Amino acid sequence: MQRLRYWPLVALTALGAGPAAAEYGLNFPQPAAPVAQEIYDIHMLTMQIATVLLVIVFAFIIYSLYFHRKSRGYQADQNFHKTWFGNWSWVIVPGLVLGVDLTIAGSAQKVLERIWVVPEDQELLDVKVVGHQWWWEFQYLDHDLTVESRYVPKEESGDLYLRAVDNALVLPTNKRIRFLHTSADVNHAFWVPELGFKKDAIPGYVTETWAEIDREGTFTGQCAELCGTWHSRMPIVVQAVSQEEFGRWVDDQKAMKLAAVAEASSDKVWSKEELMEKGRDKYNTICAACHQVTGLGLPPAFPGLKGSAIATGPIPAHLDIVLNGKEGTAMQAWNSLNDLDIAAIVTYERNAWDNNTGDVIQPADVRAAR
Ligand code: HEC
Ligand SMILES: [Cu+2]
Repeated sequence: MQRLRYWPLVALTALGAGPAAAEYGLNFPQPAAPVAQEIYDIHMLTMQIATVLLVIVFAFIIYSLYFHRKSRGYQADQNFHKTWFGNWSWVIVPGLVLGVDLTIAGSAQKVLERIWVVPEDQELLDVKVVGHQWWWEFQYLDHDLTVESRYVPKEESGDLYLRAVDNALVLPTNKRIRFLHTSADVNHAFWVPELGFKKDAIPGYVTETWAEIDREGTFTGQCAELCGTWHSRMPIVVQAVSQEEFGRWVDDQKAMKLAAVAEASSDKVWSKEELMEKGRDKYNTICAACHQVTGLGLPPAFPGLKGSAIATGPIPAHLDIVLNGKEGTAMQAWNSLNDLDIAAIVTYERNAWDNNTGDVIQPADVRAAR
């Protein structure tokens, strides 16, 4: 029994896979929206039908293997095809199978239509979801609020690497939400299993889906369309909260945005330490996707900033490439960031990773360079 020797190995491998797969149960995650529940129910119905069919077919096979085996001297019936059943089984059995298929397809079609058509019989919360290489932008159109959501680098997310984001998509429960999907660059796809659907984000098009979340919780999804080098770095985290809490969150976000704008445009002179700390945070969430937390980049696609000619050379050239980007490369213009953020990031880049230029850039310098 040579083969038996490998069993402990197989068992160990399976055990080892356990912790890694701890997040995955045996079944799909519990749905958090009615349509998702309907999809889940179809899945369960299909699995039940498949299980019954499996038992029947296996019963036949096992029975035949045992009772009709050669060593028993079983003589095959030479005239089965001439009997009534032998003649008609070729029609009846596929007919039954087709009937089962159409039953499943019928309910699936109804659910598909429910996903496609956004019901407009009650007030909707509109959320525009824009895919970017490689982050998500969520615009709460009714609240004049935009949230940028980026993955958290491995150094800070630990076990939640590629599952955690800096800013979650906060949504109210028991409120019909219409998602408007589009993309700023290439195709992406919005996919949160608990909400039940997957929808392509296509540049130049706006498509709709909807959900009404029926329980509070945190639901994690992913970009589901291969969108380039860091497709894997586009997790989606939905945080479903009560409507009251959602209202408070919106107010808080707006207050924070206002405070940030006021802070960035004030004439305050910042200390190097303050700028370095702010800059590290911003750099790690926004720039490290390409230039890496270590500042080493991933040459040749993404240059390192540690010791780079620009990050240690004249300040105007450094500010210029950050504010205006470099056409024809993945280095976009970051002029939508405020003066303080850019001052902090540039100060950080010029002093981190042994760049040690000692330069301190103030928001006023950035304003002058725009
Ligand atoms: C999507 C990837 C990407 C992101 C995100 C990104 N960059 Fe870049 N960056 C590039 C690429 C590619 C280049 C090289 C451009 C070229 O060919 O000169 C570059 C070049 C640079 C350079 C010049 C480096 C040198 O020595 O040539 C600086 C400085 C820089 N980026 C700063 C930033 C800052 C600051 C941020 C965040 C606000 C950022 N980058 C975010 C892709 C990126
Ligand atoms: Cu994507």
